[in-house]
Amino acid sequence: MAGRRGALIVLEGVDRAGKTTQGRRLVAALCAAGHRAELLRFPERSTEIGKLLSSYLAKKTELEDHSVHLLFSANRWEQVPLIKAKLSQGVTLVVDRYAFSGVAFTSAKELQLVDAATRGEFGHERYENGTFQERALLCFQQLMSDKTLNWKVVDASKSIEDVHEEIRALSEDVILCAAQRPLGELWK
Ligand code: 2DT
Ligand code: MG
Repeated sequence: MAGRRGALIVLEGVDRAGKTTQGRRLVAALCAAGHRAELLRFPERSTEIGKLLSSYLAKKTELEDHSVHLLFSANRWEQVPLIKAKLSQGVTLVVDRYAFSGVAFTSAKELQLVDAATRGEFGHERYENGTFQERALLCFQQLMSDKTLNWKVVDASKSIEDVHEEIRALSEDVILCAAQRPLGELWK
């Protein structure tokens, strides 16, 4: 169909849920099915702001919490012209984390929970520990109570193949729906 817009498909979840793996597979499957689809990720570490965030996440620099929150936000804003252009050209964007991670991870810093034993096996970046991830998960669950945002919950404990198939089928539906609706304001 000429002139139809692409869908914005955001993959959110705690670390190691498989977002990056699934994002890549989804884009490959959508392209193979004849869609135009591309992958984006946040933070986008290649920009100047992204480099500051990358260094902060690697614990090489310290930044004040409010300012780091705004840098994550700015890192999305700097991609908005590209996002809008791609969507209106009919390209579906699969996004590995978006503003919901921004809310969940900043809120998780403020939650006063009893520290659980660390589970190990996380990476070495800031936030990569079990206690912090549990807090972020609680925040994601709160965000999902906003039904206007069209959340779909996928059980990431299934096999890569099963999770992929579920996300692919959901995405096909979303692409069809998006084509019938004008581009709204982005939640960033
Ligand atoms: P990965 O590159 O492994 O996904 O880790 N984060 C991300 C925030 O705190 N705020 C944000 O707005 C975004 C997009 C989540 C990136 C880490 O950065 C956190 C994990
Ligand atoms: Mg990570």
